[in-house]
Amino acid sequence: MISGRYRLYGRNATGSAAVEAAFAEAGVDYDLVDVPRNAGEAAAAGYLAVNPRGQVPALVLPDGTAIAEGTAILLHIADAFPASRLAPPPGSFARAHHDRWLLFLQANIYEGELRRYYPDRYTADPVCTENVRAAAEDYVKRHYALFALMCTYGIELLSDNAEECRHNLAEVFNTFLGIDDNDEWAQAARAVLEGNIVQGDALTMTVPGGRPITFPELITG
Ligand SMILES: N[C@@H](CCC(=O)N[C@@H](CS)C(=O)NCC(=O)O)C(=O)O
Repeated sequence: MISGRYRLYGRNATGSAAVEAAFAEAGVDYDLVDVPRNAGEAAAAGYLAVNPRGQVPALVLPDGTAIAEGTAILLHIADAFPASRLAPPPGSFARAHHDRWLLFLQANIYEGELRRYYPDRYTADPVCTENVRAAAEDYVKRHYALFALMCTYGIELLSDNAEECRHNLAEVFNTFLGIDDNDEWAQAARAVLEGNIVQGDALTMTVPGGRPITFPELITG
């Protein structure tokens, strides 16, 4: 049983924005505490008692305990307020796909953004800082591009149209990343497009053999 209020520790332009959005979607009242950007000031304000790692977001639950890690916080809000339909029900196949993407973003894109933002933390040699930052920027860009492609679906009645569509999208992907067909990311994009752009009839939602059209990542309902 949920009682009392949530207290979110966050800061403008950080990962706490997603938690604010989730609370707004769920229609949940909460208190918001602005954590100073300066680590010394945050520690002096007692923030390490909430999150010893010193990062935002952190959330004090109505039972008085605190959790950190934005992804864990978002999953908690989704599960605690199922009527908000922020995530599919726990244990469902749709939830498995949902969690996969949430973790994909957390592990690759958020972490990559941190390497861009704090490159000095990822090398012992200050001379390498700019290289770490540039590599992180490219890493984030590649993951965003693949993510965008995996969210793209298409049905074409004729097989040559479907192939042309895959080809065009692959070209857009390669141009965006400045890579050629031999790059392993170009090959990943091709594999995604094979599944996401299908030949079929959008009126009957079947492929030429009569089977229903399915997409590898798209879960409805
Ligand atoms: N793994 C944490 C990372 C949180 C994080 O890096 N927050 C940033 C703001 S977006 C922060 O507090 N940075 C300050 C620091 O690392 O010193 C999460 O997913 O919530």
